Amino acid sequence: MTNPPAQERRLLDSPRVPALLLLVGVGFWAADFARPQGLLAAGTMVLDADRDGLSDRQERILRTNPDAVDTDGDQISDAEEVARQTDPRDPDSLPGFEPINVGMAACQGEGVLTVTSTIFLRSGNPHGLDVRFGAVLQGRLIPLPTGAILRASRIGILNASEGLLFVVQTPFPGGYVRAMGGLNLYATARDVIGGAVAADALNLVDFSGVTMSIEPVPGGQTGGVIYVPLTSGPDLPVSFNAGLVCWQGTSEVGSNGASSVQEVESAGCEPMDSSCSASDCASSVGTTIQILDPGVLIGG
Ligand SMILES: [Ca+2]
Ligand SMILES: [Ca+2]
Repeated sequence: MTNPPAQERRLLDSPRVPALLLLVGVGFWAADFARPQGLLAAGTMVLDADRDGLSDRQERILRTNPDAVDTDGDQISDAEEVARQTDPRDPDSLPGFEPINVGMAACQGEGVLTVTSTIFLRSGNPHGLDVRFGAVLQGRLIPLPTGAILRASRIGILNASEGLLFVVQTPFPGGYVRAMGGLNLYATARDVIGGAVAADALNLVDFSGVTMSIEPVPGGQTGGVIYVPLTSGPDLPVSFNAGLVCWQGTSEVGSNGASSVQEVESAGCEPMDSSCSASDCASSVGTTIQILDPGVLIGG
């Protein structure tokens, strides 16, 4: 994991400063996108060939087909599978009967970190939906201003296999994760009428200037994580090799407020259709990572 330069680190030592940076950043983007030309610019930048709510760039990171609404052919769109936290590439991975669910994904390009929050609402009544966003800094949950987030975002409302699907794409300045060393974002969604709640979290770190998402290892094994780069192909440094992913063996060594602190005990590139930098991956051994369990956000 790369630490920010000494000067930035001193600045960020104050627990209040990172939260302030984040809020100022969101405000900047909110102001930018509130202008009509900002909306036009955003519209031309975000390519979504199959119009399923996930950008082509995001689909490359999710390894779904950007030209097919339903990559695995199970009659549930890729975006709905992200929201309902099933595998959009496995037709045997099917959702349950939950009234509401939320799933987050992210991608980075052209200096922008785009966070996509997808919300599934079985009732299909948008007036009954309450969505909140936040970040975790130094273990503390910091709610972000919902109005500013939504004004800064591109919002899509799509039909789901049952009910409705909301897709909120929020741009953040791409340097945040590097400046802070790591950033955990979360979203919660509540069905106001039925009372059900759901949450998801994104755990982001920086590897030599590449923003990575820390994700569970495939297959639901415990005691490890994978690092998925949020850029792909030629946007990655030459040290990254395709067909591999940084696979880390971790053990929990404590907690920091809402986050679990885990020490990386082993790390290496393993076969998977992602990308891995062998030297960066190996250098993560001995570092600690902080992972937010979305369950704590909803008392689960
Ligand atoms: Ca798409
Ligand atoms: Ca599907």
